[in-house]
Amino acid sequence: MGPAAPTPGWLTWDPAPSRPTVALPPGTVDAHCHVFGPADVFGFAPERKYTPTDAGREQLFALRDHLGIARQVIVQATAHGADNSAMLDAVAAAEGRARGVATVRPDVTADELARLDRAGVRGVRFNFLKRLVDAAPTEDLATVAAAVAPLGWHVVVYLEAADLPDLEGFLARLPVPVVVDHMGRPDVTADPDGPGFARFLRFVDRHDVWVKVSCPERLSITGPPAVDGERNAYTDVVPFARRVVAEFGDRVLWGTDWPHPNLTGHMPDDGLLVDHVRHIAPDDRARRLLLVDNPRRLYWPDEPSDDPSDDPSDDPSDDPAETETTP
Ligand code: 0GY
Repeated sequence: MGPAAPTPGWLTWDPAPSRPTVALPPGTVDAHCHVFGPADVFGFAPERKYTPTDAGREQLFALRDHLGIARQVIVQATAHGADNSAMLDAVAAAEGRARGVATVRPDVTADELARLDRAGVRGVRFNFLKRLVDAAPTEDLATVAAAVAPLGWHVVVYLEAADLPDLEGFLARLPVPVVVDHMGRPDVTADPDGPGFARFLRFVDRHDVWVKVSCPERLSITGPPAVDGERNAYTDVVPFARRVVAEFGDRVLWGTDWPHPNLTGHMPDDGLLVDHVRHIAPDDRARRLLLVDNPRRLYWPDEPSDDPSDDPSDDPSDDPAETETTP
């Protein structure tokens, strides 16, 4: 029997995205993307809640190059459970141009974590979305966080805004930085200056919390979607993302979320998603922190300190040495 068929109704990734028009800073990092399979090589987890279409490493790297992105952070997705093989294979094949975020069980050994660290993993993911995973006991997650702390890793957390009140005490006590996927999935029909989002911003402000201002396509209710050349997409999400970037400019990350699992309404054009960054990080300095400096601090912290991006007052656009990777 061959691999299982993809979940019905589930859109597949755009095979021919447009080329971004925004001038990405050299060294731009896509800090949230996934690999799926291919299923005949890297089978999906029996406990998964959905079956994705294949989205292998070659396709991920082709997207990176097409979009003018320098590096990627490949985040373990739930369809692969705690078998990190597909992600690790992609990170290895990227030859330093990717890092990984893994899923591990509480009984993971120090030797296994050391192996993952050597392979390029820099974090573990805790997923709290009930439609994606069966809840793991927080004691188990605390055990994992304590085990990865000596490696200097962080925890990537995927949660719904409605679950933050229950989880924030637990997250605040973790001995590692916390990176929140997709802005903690705010209700974008609410006021970005209202109490719901204020609670999230307060949580970020008070703790060692970083935020991915990613996935407008998943959060948006009114769109318009980033398809058919739409360069003013997801206007309902923009005020939320802008506020996070404005208030926590040195703790924000961005990512494509390719291959966009579980979308049924529309599949975004990844080139337009890159261009969307213009709306959420309106000036060069904010964009450079978001796309280059911040992910480098989390994922490539040992890079030589003479990297010009260490000086945020330095404008990359007038440094000829930096133009080589400009798309
Ligand atoms: C994302 C979002 C989703 C899926 C997963 O691990 C996953 O399966 O994260 C989602 O369905 O919202 O980050 O890719």
